[in-house]
Amino acid sequence: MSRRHASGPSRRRLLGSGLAAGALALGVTSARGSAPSLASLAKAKGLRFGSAVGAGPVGAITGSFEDARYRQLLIDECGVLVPENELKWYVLRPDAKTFAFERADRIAAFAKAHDIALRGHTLLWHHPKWFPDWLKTHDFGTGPARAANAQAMLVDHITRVCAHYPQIDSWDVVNETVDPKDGSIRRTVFSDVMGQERTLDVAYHAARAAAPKARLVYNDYMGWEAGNEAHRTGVLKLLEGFRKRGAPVDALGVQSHLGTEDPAAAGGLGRPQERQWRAFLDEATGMGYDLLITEFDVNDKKLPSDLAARDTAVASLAKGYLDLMLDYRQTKEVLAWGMVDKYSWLQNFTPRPDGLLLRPTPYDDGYKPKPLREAVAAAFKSAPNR
Ligand code: 9MR
Repeated sequence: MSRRHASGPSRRRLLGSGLAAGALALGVTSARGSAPSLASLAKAKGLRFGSAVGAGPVGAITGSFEDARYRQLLIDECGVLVPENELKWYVLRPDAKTFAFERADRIAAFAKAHDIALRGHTLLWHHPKWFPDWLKTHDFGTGPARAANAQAMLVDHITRVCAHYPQIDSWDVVNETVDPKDGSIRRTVFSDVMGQERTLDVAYHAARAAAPKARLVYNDYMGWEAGNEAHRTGVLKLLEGFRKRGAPVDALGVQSHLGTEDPAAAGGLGRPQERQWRAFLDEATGMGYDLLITEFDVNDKKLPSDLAARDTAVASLAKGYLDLMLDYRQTKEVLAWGMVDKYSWLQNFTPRPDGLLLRPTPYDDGYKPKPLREAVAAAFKSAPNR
């Protein structure tokens, strides 16, 4: 998929070497020193590596994208970026008529200027919680026009957003629509009017029509830990349905927010059920789906305070996981859900009881690479070609 990075010295590389020369003259090096970038290590194996970046939640002033050092780190390390929140309906669609592209535009322009590819997240987060309020109560009319009106709004949204970002070559079309409790498909105002399967299929057909060359992904957070069984089964059922009905879905996005399980588990970071996990991946790839790691991070909330011990445990869990995932030649992209700890969504979502910051990303808050960064690099180095 990394067409842009597939051949010849890219403009980015030329730009990059120019930057490097400039940096040397100033006596500055990139945060990773002289080590090869994660993007280049991934690319050598036919993968691409990148990260989420956020222009800040709506209403807040800062996000990682506002930080020049963060942007430089993205240039140094990433072959692909994904806007963390800026393409979600609740950001893009203040009302039924308006498209507020400004936030995502800034990230898209940055990616383009540095010849970094762009992923899209997400055209339909099919979960009522993440619909904008106006949409939850939108009046689609009555009678036969009702379903047609709902479909028209969904198709119009997808068509216009894809057309606005032709550089996006990989789209999380539908996100998190399987309920982890019982594997059922979530209900929203769209599915209540149009039907569940039809809603999801319409989204993929609209995306294929509007972005014919893009990889179309179903993205979800089912994981390898105990307790995910119903979620995994539900996702496989969904993927099977897509195939049966001919919905154009190319890949499964495995979010990969690791390490959230019971502290009593081995090492305090999850209790991977590797055999079941491989069976799950075998089923998905057996149906012809590619795999993407779309939102990689490691939650260290349940580990002891000591930083070095935490970093080592996080890196070790990550290396085992990435080795397993990259063993599948179908795994094509790896995206970190943030590159620097302080900007991680987990700081707010699951703060540590000792008040210390979590350390879920490859770089610490001094922009120093951590053992997690080395684990990712090592996994790329030992991964088979694809
Ligand atoms: O990291 C994102 C955080 O900033 C947002 O507040 C939150 C709600 O929009 O979404 C987070 O990203 C989620 C992603 O969109 C889908 N998978 C789970 C991610 C972490 O919650």
